[in-house]
Amino acid sequence: MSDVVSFERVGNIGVITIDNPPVNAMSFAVRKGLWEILDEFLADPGIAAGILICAGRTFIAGADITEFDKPPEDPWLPKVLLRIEASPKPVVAALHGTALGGGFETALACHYRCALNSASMGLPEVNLGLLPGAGGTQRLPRLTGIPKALEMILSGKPMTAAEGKASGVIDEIIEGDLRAGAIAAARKLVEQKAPVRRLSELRVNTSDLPADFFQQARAKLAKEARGFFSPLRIVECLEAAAQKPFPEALELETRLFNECKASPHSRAQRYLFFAERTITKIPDIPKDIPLRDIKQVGIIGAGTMGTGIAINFLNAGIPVIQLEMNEEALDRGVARIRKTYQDYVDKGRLKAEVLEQRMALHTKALAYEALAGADLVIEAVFEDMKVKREVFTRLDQVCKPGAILATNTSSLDVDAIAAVTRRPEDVIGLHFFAPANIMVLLEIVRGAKTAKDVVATSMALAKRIKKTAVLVGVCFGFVGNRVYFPYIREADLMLLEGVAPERIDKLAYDWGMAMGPLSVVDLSGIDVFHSALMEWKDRPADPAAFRMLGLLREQGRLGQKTSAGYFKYDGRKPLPDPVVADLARQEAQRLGIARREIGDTEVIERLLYSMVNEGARVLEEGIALRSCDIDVVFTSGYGMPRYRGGPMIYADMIGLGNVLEATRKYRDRYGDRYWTPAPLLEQLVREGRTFEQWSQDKA
Ligand code: 3H9
Repeated sequence: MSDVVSFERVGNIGVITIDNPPVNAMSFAVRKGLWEILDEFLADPGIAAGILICAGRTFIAGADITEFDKPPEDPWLPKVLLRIEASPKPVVAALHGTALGGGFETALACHYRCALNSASMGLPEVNLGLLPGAGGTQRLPRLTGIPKALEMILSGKPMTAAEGKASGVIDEIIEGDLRAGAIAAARKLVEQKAPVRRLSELRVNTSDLPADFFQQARAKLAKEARGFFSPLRIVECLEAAAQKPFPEALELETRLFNECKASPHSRAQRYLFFAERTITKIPDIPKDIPLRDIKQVGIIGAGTMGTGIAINFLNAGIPVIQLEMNEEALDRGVARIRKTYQDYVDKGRLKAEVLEQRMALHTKALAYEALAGADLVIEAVFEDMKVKREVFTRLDQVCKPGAILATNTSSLDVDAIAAVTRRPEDVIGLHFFAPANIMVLLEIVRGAKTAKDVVATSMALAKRIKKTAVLVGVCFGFVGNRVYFPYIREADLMLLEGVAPERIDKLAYDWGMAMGPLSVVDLSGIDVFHSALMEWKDRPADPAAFRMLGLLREQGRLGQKTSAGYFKYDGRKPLPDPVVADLARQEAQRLGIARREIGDTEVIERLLYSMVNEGARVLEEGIALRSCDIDVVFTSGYGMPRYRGGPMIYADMIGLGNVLEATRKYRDRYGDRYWTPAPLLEQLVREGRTFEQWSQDKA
């Protein structure tokens, strides 16, 4: 008898119920339970039809992702589904919540599907570096046609029950009780002697498919899914659906699914799925800690950052009071917010009335006193400790007790800012990334005295404004910038050693980064990056470090905004500039730096392993709670591709022994300044463990 699947007879209808909280994942236990109950269902002459339904909050949300790292256990899902489909007695799937991946594929293997109006369904395997591996690539196009199925599987986006009904995926929308509705539907099928409808026996309609459809699809993916492993294989499966008989195409699907599952890409993407859930858990803060109520947010500064931050709250329906020093700056800020929304309206992404509703939540203020009622105040003023401390002194005077006081600093010491107030427990860092209304990453900086409920409230608020929040500790640059600086440092140093800027950027891009490191600095501004560096008080006294950056700044080459930085620019297109190459040559000579041939492997190792080594220090110091926190920072805010998983899991997958060996090699060549292996890295290699294991053991 299964613990997770049960069988009940309601007249001549067999009710199969899956109850495997929290999301009814198709684990081995569920597959085994289903297999055994199918024996009973098929053998019982008193049963004419069945329904497949789930207890709890959702229909099956997919295969159990945790099982993909282990050897598969029979009966595997495609086999179970072939057996359901082969049943001579009709089976009705009853959908509520989110029928996803293997869950939706289970529904497609049933003969009829009914759903609550609130249900949705989709094949999100692509987000895990996989493809639907239980017949989804073959059964779905038999209902929706190839283009719609391909679009759904490549995007991973779910469809609503209403859309499902319109496209033939759902046969009936049930009002009221799902179980009763599904039983009634099954009874009707029996009464009408309706034939068992097996999707695998339907033909795929290819009559309207352009001859070059799959070629076009592949060409599009080369750009849109650069570096990802599964999308091209999804196209291959859909092509097989159009051209091959079902059993043959299903075999191909199984083979390609297994290839995807074994790929490092999928391993990394699956890791990120759990990482993004783990980062919401803070070990010393209870899940049920009472939160502070945030009904009104004050924002100081209406520059690009301040207005970007404001938009997040307005989008979530939270009123904002925005403070500036003078009316003109304030009006410019309001105009910027309105223009952002207007652009959405012009592109058809926002209704004009919604624009007005959001603007109505925004209030202008010129005096600190206006912030007296705010539940949270975020300062987004100039990145200067003196200015920030002045702001917090004023906030301490005007804000109500219990208000959360947040600084949007990207690197400064939050404790030093909190120290000017009489309530350091209410002070926290909320480090938004520019453009703040677009970037999803938010570093939440916990000060030495920050109260637990202030941390928990900030994490919950981040979810409300749709940010990916990572909790970090106080140090220069927190997690993101601190670990990113060595990457930029190595790129800059390699210029002096004779590597061309365009080669560095191309290698990083080909590795998967959204942009090369030097293009990123040119985009954010050489001056901006330089002034952030200047705030790093204990940076190594090395005349070569960030030297090219400093020289370019002195020459007024500030990046894209001056059409010249590490590159020269034709519009936004970076072009190699011989002036930069000459400058690097002269400066190397002046500093006595040897120019030499540097191979592609070394370029990548120096860019990435320098980050890994710094990441290890960040872990040792407790600045990040776990290695997955660092990885989420880099995949959600620094353009690292999801199929690499982040710097720390990348190192785990390469093998920490290899990383350590290379780190020692660079230490031998360049000295101890940057390449002394972090003690944690050495320790883990000694113990034969990974950053991931270390993090799990610590939790
Ligand atoms: C697949 O199906 C392959 C097949 O095609 C072929 C097979 C041969 N497995 O997200 P939440 C956990 S691939 C294991 O916080 P929500 C999750 O980690 C799969 N665990 O809730 C969390 O654990 P914890 C295709 C899973 O309400 C807890 O459940 N399917 C799975 O915000 C609650 O999750 C997908 O990709 C799973 N499949 O969102 C769907 N799903 O509490 C993946 C969840 O310990 N799932 N968990 O942190 C989701 O998208 C969301 O979880 C869902 C609920 C929308 C369902």
